[in-house]
Amino acid sequence: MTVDTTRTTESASGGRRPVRFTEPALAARAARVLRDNDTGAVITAAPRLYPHMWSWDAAFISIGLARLDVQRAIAELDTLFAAQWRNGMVPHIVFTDDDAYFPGPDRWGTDVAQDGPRDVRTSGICQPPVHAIAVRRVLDIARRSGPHDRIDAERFARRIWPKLYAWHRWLVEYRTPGSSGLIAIVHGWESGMDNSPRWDVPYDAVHPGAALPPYVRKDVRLVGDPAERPTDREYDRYLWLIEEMRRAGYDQRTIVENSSFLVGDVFITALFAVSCDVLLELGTEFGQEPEQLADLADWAAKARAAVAGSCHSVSGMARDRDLRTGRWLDTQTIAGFSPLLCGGAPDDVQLKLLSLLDSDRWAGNPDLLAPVPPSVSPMRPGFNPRQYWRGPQWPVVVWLFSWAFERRGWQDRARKLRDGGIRLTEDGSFGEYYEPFTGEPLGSTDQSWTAAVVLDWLCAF
Ligand code: 2M8
Repeated sequence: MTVDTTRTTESASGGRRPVRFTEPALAARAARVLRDNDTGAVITAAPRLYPHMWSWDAAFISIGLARLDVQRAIAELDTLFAAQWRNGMVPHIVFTDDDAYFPGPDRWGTDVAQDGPRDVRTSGICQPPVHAIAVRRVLDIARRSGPHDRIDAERFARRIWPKLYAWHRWLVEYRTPGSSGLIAIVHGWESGMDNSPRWDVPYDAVHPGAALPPYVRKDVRLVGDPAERPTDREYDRYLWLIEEMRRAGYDQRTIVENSSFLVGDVFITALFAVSCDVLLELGTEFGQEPEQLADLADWAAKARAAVAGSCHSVSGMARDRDLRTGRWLDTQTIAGFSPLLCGGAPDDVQLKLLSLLDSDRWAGNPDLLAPVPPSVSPMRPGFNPRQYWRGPQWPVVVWLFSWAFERRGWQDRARKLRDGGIRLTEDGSFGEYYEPFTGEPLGSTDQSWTAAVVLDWLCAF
């Protein structure tokens, strides 16, 4: 589909799905959102709530951008990787000059870090490693779009490859403590699923000290209903972990050894496995060093084995692991389906997961507006259809599963998720997340990554 970026229909009002856009009109509106959120230097994650560049948002945004302008997509990923730390970490936020978000650069105080970038201000943690997936997608789109785009995207892929490799190596060197093989996070924000019930037990063991500097939240003033956001109790813990890291000078070894939160994240581990596969394919095509290619094959195999090893013997669902207590975390969240992203689980486990995904506990629940999996099972006690990562559907997560299913050759399943994702978002508000039964957009509207993945779905090959 060619996207007509000049033609947008009336703006979508918030609230309860007043309109259904046709696919061309929806694509035009998605393009408009990306253009409007462009500061000239970066595409912000959302206009008011998130006025900076977020790491995994930028990856998805570049995929949507490539459908409009390959050069702009390349520039977005270049900007993110220009903020890569010297040790290889890709930071979770690259700050713009806007001060409407808390915690901002002063609160993070990453200038104390030895390894931070010199010219930009960033946060001091990371987010899921989906960047190789984005580079591959941008390249594939560019190759279909014409010889100039193809040449530029190939140059770009060659240029960014060593940076992607360094980022993956950082995750292996610093973030695979212990024997589970799972990639560890030191803050729930690193998972991207900030207040998911996945982290409730580990956060209970985080005790904010009296030394936690006072703060005022800004996020709760920027959404329709503050109850859709994490609680103040959760924020105290988020801020306390930052305080611990700042005091450790953002030294990774010290943080992994001492921080009050250290959890093996099965979703990140699955994404890492498949991202290593993609990076290996790119590296093979572009003639990268054989030793580095061998590393990637080894890391992918180990990550895949760790994901398979986490699966519950009865339900088959993959589990995170609290690395401070050595306990598995049994929560019925979307992360339980991680083996479907990367493969590697035994056939019987995979079949179990697929039928669970289709069941009324998940995407087959007859009350859902769109048959795509919510962030938490609607049957789970504590499921909250309106609160952030505790129940709503997230188009960007649906995109990840549809992309992975397509890659695994499950075209029908990929198509079903794509159609469900469009059904969810066809009101044109590009919500950050959606109430699963009514389809009401929640959190921010005009969220860039939602617009980007919808654009990619609408323009699919
Ligand atoms: C949300 O996280 C930020 C903190 O990083 C926040 O709530 O302030 C998450 O949904 C995260 O996954 C996302 O990358 C970010 C920006 O969209 O917002």
